[in-house]
Amino acid sequence: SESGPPHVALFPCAGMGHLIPFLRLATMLDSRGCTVTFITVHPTVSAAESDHLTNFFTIHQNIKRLEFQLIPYEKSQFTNEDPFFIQIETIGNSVHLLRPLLSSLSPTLSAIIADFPITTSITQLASDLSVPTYIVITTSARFFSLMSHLPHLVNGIGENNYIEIPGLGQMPLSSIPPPMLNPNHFFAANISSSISSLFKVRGVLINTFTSFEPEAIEELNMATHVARVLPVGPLESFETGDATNLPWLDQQEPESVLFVSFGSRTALSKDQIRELGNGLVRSGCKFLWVLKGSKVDKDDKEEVEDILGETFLGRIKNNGIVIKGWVNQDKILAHKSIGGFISHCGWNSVMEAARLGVPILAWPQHGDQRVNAEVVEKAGLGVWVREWGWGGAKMVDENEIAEKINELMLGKDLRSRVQEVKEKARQARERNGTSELLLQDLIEALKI
Ligand code: BUP
Repeated sequence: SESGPPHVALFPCAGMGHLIPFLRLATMLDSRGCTVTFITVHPTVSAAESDHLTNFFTIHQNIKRLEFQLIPYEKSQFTNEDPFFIQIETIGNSVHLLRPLLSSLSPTLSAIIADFPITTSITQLASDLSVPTYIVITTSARFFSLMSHLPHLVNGIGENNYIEIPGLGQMPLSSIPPPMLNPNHFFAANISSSISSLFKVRGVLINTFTSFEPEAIEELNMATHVARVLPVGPLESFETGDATNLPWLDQQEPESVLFVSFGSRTALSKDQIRELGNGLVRSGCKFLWVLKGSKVDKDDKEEVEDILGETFLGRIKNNGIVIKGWVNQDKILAHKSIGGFISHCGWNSVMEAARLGVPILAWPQHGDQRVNAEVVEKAGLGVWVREWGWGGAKMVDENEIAEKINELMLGKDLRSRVQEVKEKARQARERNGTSELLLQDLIEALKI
């Protein structure tokens, strides 16, 4: 509308790693005066997604939920087995049904702000509705930059074991997820398609900040093949309503506890879980470990005892706790007793660690995570043992794990560099900080 506040529709695709940053953006836009409609698909892939949505809309009543029923699909329709990829395709096949729902919204929409993997179908829909589109990148600027070059990458590999990205220098081939180099794979095809639709969008919001990834952001700003990038991170946390009550954590010394989590969609192999458990005990360090037994939580039926065994649990004693199921990671990382984080380097986790000043021991598993680990290392937020490879490629034994944990928890230099990262993250979000100014510019642009 012309005089009132801007009205934006937010549309994440699939998985908690996408939902959480969109919920954060929703509350940030709401608290800065926008009217926000949040599109939620039904059914969701994971139980965590539907549970979070229910809680979220109970607490944040200003934000309007627009429920969108997906067209049911046959598994045999899809070449890929990954439930998150299937969901992205299903959204693409159903998106035309959104048109009447969005065109009847009042006040009329100022913009659609959608997730990168659904760029192609959303830009089509938005052009039918004559509404501008913005795209959200939930990974690092460095990985986004890599994706933006994908259509030319496959040809440029040749004999080398690295690729050259303008402005970013050499990137080892071993950091590129193998499915990305296979043009027939859904992952690669989806990225290529999304990148080639980007010329239709007004801007690209990234959950990062300029001083954290200066080279990648500069290279993206100079590139002519992507729309303007807006590093607006780290996104702020929002009220979830769940009281994380961890008396054990409250009793520990400041910065003495290692938090261990591989994100919402990675389950380590049973053997690697055993080595990790033994490594944690061997390190002598206190730990809080969030354990996952399968990729999608709805299939995760085993208890902690089933996976780790009573004997192992007996060895932990008062040195650690193992939790199965969802925890409020943001609140845990903010806890004074937490002093380190073994992370798969999902990008949300990286941004949370930067905002809260927690040193990372990077153990990337798949997808964008090795490229993200490069960023973590370079920015001074953590350490990364490259030789550990992709998840499942090699068995990392308990001795190596224990050794690296001790380096992380006892290293003083790293700890002070991480405090600098935290301070820069805070500055980016201040009233005149780089990220905050870009967000204000965006809101102003939406008023026109
Ligand atoms: Br698991 C877990 N509690 O128990 P990432 C995750 N989170 O709050 P992923 C919890 O989910 P992608 C839990 O704080 C972060 O905001 C965590 O996103 C939160 O990794 C989010 O770190 C997870 O990006 O997503 O889940 O692997 O594959 O999209 O990177």
